Formats: sequence, structure tokens, C-alpha cells
Amino acid sequence: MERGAGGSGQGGSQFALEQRWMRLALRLARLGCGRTHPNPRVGAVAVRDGEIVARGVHLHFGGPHAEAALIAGAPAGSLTGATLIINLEPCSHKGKTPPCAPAIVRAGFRRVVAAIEDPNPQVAGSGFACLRAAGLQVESGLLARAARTLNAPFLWHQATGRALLTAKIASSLDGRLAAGDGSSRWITGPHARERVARWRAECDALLIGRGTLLTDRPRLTARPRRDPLRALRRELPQAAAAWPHQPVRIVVDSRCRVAAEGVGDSLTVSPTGGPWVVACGARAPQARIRALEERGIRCWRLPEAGGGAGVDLHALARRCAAEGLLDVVVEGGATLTTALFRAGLVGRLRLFLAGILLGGARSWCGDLGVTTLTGRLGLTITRQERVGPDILIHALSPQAARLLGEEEPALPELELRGEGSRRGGT
Ligand code: AOF
Ligand code: ZN
Repeated sequence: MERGAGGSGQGGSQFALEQRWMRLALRLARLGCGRTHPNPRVGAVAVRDGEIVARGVHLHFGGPHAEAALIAGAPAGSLTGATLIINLEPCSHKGKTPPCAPAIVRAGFRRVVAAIEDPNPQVAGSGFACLRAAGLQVESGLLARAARTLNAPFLWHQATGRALLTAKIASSLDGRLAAGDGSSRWITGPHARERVARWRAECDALLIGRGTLLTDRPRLTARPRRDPLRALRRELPQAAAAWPHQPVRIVVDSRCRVAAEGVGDSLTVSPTGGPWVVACGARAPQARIRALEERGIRCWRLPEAGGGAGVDLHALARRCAAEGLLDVVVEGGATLTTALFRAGLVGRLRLFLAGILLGGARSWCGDLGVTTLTGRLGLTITRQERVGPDILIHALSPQAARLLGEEEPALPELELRGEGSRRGGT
């Protein structure tokens, strides 16, 4: 539930201020993107008498939680009677670090404003309960939607045990990825490419099919020109040194053919990026696996789907999560993307549309097994934006939409009744 829409007067201005502080907590949390997984992205702000007195962020996996970092860096006595604004419920369990809720009580806070509850079964409301039992005032729900979006991979993993796969596509207005001769550089403009570079710097891993590796030889490195969090990062030298983060590069190749085709060499000659992984099937020849591993490329041997369909993609999404990689961006090609949609594994879609028509057969989406309209795969379009000359559409699968509290897609017959008459329900 999103807290407190439509405040007014004294209460309203206090609410606007708290929203501003929560936005700062979310920006701080974003500094941890690509580094905290499989843990969540968490930022915190302490406020007393209307002033920010301390900030904290969870910067990397295994490191101090945002609350602990905040408390450690706060001036002596500054937290007595203060309010803690944080994008996730404080933890109450002892994991790699001590529990945060009792530390918040000891630090002298009077009130805690959180965005969302932590679904981790070790927490799941017990952090709030611990704070309340000690007499602190606790509220939850402020900017909940933004907080769920930021930690969508963590929430998805808690709910499904799998990595959250986001399909990224850059296509022509008629949904084509390339012209008839295969040329595809560049369909979208530099603004869209910069956006993709930032996603790469914030996700945990990139996933491509063997065909894309062979035809495009993508480097799959994060090379953004501008850092949207530059100002914050300057104040936190630890975060500055770590930017841009380089995601793990995963190639799906059921028989490990990249080893035989000499592509193994080109995998090792882009040292600026993250580690390469080849996700292969149980029947991949051992000699090829060894050849890749000798070059320092990891191979994940996965179960195979029936009927010679290659790697079991559910097993792949679970393996990513088991490796701690929760936020995985799929960068092509059409065969892999289609197979992932067919398997119901794509949680999010980010579709760039360029104002060009290419015609032909190279659509970004192949056969989904939909033979009649009622069998369609419904997505919830959550946002559309202009990115330079291109359009970017954000959409969620039904499962992701439910989890992230977004609306179900409107039914065509309801759309006819005019704007606003959408089917509700989460
Ligand atoms: C974080 N950072 O700032 C907060 C977290 O294994 P541990 O001890 O690091 O605990 C991880 C869990 O703690 C995590 O899954 C989440 O439920 C909770 N809160 N985690 O990594 C933080 N506040
Ligand atoms: Zn904690």
C-alpha cells in the first residue's frame, strides 16, 4: 500500500519533506546496484528537527547494512530522538552482520519510516515488531512503488527462487531487429545506447544466446558516459572507486560450441568487462568445457529441456539466483528472448522503438505458441518515455505486475469505455 496520497497543510508539507528524504534514501540505495546482490539495495537517512544528520548505504554484499553504516558514521548524540527514513524494513536477525532493529533502538531513534516490508522470512515484519516493542513509532508504505521497483530482483527472488530476467530490445517501429542483410548497428540513437550502458552498470549479469555472440561479438561491458549518481558518489569515495560496475556475461550455448568455433579466444580478450560464463547442457562435450575453463571461462552445466530444446531455461534462472545473480538483463537475440517468454521466465520488458521501418522477417519475437487471441501473453505497460528520438516502453509480466503491485493489463472491452476504466487488482 502506498502511504498518504493527498496530504495538506502542516501534515502535507511534512509528508512532502519525508517523500524528499525517502527519495534520497532510494538514491543512496541505488549506489549498491550490481554490488549488494543477492542482498537488497538499501539506503537510509536520519533526520532530526527537519535536518538530515546522517546517511547510510549498504554498499556491497557482506558489508554493513545501511542502518549500521548510518549509525557508525553519525556524529555522537545526533540520533537521539531522530527519525530514520529507509527503503526497506530493518532486519531483526543475525546474518553476516548483527541485527539492525536493536541497534536502531540503542541509537536512540524515536521513529522509523520505511518504504516496504522485507519479505525475507527471517525478517517479514519482525523488524517492525522489534522496533514497536521498544516503543518506537513505525510507519511503512512511503514511496512503496519506487522502492519495489528498485528492489524488484530481490523481491522476485524471495517470491520465486529465481533471478528476475529483464528482456532489453532495440527494434524498429515494426518490431524488427535487423535489416534483411543482418545489419543492425544502430537502430536506436545514442541516448538509448547510453541508457542501456547505465542498465549494464546497475544489473548483476547480462545474458545472450550463442547466435548473438557469433554474429555481433558484443563486448557486453558497461561503458556509460555519465553517472546519474555522480554527486552522491563523490561524497562516498568507496562508491566512486567501484563505478562503473561490470556485470557477469553469460552466454547460453547448449553444446559449448563457442569453444570449437574459436570464439573462446574473443571471450578472453575483453578484459575490461565482468567474468564470462558459458551456460551449457548436460550433453556438452567435456573437452570443450575443459578448453573454455583453461582460458578462465566458467561453464555451468545445466539440465536440458526435453526434445533437444537445449538448456533448461528454468534451471538457468535458478542457477543465476544460486550464484547470487538476481538482476539479469537479456540482450538477445530473438531466439533466446522468445524461448524465455515462452517459458514464462521474463519478468520485465524494456522495449526501445526507433522511428524507422525495416520490414522483412527479423522480428524480435518469434513463435510464442499463441494460436488465438485469447491465448495471448498479456503484459502490463507501466511506463513509456521518450529517449532522444526513440520511445522506451517498460512492461511487466502478469506475475511481476502482481508482485510489484502494478495494474493488470486493461481488457480490450473495458478500454472501449474510455480512459480510467481499467481493471484493478494486484
Ligand atoms: C542488506 N543490507 O542494508 C539491509 C538488509 O546476510 P546479512 O546479514 O547481510 O543479511 C541479509 C538480509 O538482511 C537481507 O536478505 C535482508 O533481508 C536484510 N536487510 N540486507 O544486505 C541492508 N537492511
Ligand atoms: Zn540489517
